[in-house]
Amino acid sequence: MSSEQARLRVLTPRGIGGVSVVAIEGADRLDRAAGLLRRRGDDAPMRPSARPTLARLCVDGEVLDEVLVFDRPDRQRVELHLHGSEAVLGALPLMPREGSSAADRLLRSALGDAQLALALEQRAHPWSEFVAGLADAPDAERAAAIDAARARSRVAVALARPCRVVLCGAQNAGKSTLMNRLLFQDRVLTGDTPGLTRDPVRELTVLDGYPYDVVDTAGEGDVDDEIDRAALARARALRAGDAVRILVVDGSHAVPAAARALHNARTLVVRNKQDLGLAANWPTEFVDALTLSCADPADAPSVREAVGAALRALRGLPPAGPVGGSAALDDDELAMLPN
Ligand SMILES: Nc1nc2c(ncn2[C@@H]2O[C@H](COP(=O)(O)OP(=O)(O)O)[C@@H](O)[C@H]2O)c(=O)[nH]1
Ligand SMILES: [Mg+2]
Repeated sequence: MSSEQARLRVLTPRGIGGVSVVAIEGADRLDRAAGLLRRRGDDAPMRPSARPTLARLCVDGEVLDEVLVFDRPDRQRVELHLHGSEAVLGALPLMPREGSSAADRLLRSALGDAQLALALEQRAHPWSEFVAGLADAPDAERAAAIDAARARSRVAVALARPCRVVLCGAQNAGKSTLMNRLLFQDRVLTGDTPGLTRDPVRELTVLDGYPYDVVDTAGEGDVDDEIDRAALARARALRAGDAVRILVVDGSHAVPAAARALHNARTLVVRNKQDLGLAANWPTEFVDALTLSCADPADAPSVREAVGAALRALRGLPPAGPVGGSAALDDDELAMLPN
């Protein structure tokens, strides 16, 4: 749809019928209206005036409806009063419905202050307008503007879309206990019985302003039945690819080889059970580990804060909030950027 066509706007609520009022807005509205309207009788193009007149509405050479039309110079718009059924409205080249942009959706579903502030910033600086404006910019400026927009968008998408973070590690390291602290509630069963957690448990939470889809999984360890084997296979599938991991290690014991094997560049290591005293021979590749104790529910705020800050550092993200200009909020919007 061209940007010119896209300036038709429905003023009335959409329903199953009745009369709808559609506006053609702007200084060139009379010419654009004449492109859509035919006089009754001789089918000549019709320029609306302030006097309400019946006309035929034609789209792509076909008569769609008989409409009442008049110009309202005070509001800089031509109004078309037509049948309100979707069969008619759906055939018109209308502007996207209000409330349908990614920023509008984020505004409705915001999980915290930072997402709300980002949604409001993006509503004030619509991405579609920014992308349309790039076409007129000189080449050099355009390339720089696109680079800056990509950088802002990386942060905006991270703020708008929850990042999966998979808790992994040996059985009994404290994964489920950490999950409960991150969620501020006893969501998952914890205890000394190895293999207690089987089905992955997922919950949304906001840490340091960024949304996360936290998944607790079965721990690595001895498995002696089919169910445990299936639970481990699901855990492995969830952390496959480039998912962010939190590798929970019982810091009061020597680190098992199976835990060391779970470490990669997207892993935050949590050295847990600090309260029990820390064992020697901490692996050198775990130098950036976060040392914690999760046993006490009263520690939840400080645990959340520490884990949130460490995840943000691992992902190379700035403090959560507005990103300083137009930004894409999802993959569809990102795809609108020229290469
Ligand atoms: N002392 C102490 N015990 C902990 C801590 N974190 C977890 N635990 C205990 O370790 C045991 C195993 O915890 P759980 O979260 O079920 O381990 P998971 O198998 O990794 O999910 C439970 O008895 C927890 O209460 C901690 O920081 N300090
Ligand atoms: Mg568990």
